[in-house]
Amino acid sequence: MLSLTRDSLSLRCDIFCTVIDNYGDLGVCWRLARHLAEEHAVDVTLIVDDLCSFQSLAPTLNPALPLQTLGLLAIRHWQPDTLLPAPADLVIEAFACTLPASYVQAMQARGTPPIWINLEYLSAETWVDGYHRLDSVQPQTGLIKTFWFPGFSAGTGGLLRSSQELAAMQRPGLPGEMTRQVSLFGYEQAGIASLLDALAADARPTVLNVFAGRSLPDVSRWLGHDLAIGDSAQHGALSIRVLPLLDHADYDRLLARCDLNLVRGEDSFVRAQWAGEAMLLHIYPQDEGAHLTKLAAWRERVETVAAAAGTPMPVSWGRMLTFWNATPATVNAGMTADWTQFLTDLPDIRTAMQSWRQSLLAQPDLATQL
Ligand code: TRH
Repeated sequence: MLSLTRDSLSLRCDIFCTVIDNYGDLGVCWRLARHLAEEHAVDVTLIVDDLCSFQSLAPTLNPALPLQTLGLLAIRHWQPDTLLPAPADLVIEAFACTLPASYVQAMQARGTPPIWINLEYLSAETWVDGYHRLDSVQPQTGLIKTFWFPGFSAGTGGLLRSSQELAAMQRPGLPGEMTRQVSLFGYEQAGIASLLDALAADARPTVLNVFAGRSLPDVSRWLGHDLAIGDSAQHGALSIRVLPLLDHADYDRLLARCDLNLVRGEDSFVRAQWAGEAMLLHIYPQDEGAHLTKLAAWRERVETVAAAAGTPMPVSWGRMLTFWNATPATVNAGMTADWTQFLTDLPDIRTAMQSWRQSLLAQPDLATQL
């Protein structure tokens, strides 16, 4: 699009983000903002409606300030009465969050209208290729809004990846150390007791790194007592450590040194794929099971690529992916879970995930494509 140095001629970008629930929308916007600023010298302002949630991911942020810097970024608190400066050259409306009317009017009044991107949610479904980069002329202003779909194929907007982050995600040492490391960042999970049972009974010791939040009550229930940040507990071969939310860089490093990453949503899902270790996704649940169609599309892509690379994905992975995303009713009705086979297959699952990761690296990343 434009390649400028970081001075008065720098491309300016405003990213608008509302926090609905969880951390994903913010996580994606913050990461994209950093990639544009750090790797493409873009002058980025991230405009966010909930700085308290942002502070959970970036502890140095002060939620009381209307405008502040965070690394190379300007962070602006988006409130109903926020007076925004002149629109940037590139305007990113994340996840259809709806730009302020006054800002859209100012976009229209600009000599050259900004490039207006609506950043969509990530999906592995094939229809995404046909919708990525479609323009929509706004009837009231004549401005053009372009739909940007992240994705896994050449016809999509790509995935968030930066060379600096990837370099920091090298696994220290080789897999197969005596103690297995697992990270757990998920939603409420009916199937978790069976996994914890299997890890506790396993011949190989495991450290489960669980984050405070939606997964923790299930782990506490299984253990029989409450756990809080900083606590640890032991049950058979299983050690449990309760972690606070780490910053993006430390979370990446944790993913890179775990033998199994249990992730969720959109951003941690992508990070685990860059880690290239064995992983299961707890997909963000949607109405009418739409998420299960997305899950199946991703699974099919991974299995197809792994098979073509001569590193077939073990059958146990697909089985446990289904189990991990089953409804509580199905799990409680006795859906079987063969975690023992899955744990045995972890090295081969890792090899298949490495093939998948390699195939994704051939795709330009999202910020570069933008
Ligand atoms: O928090 P999420 O469940 O977000 C979800 C999804 O993005 C979903 O698609 C969206 O529709 C919904 O929110 C509203 O999961 P996700 O996407 O993985 O986001 C978590 C963010 O938190 C991500 O940026 C990684 C970050 N994180 C840390 O920075 N440190 C940590 O220790 C952990 C566990 C996560």
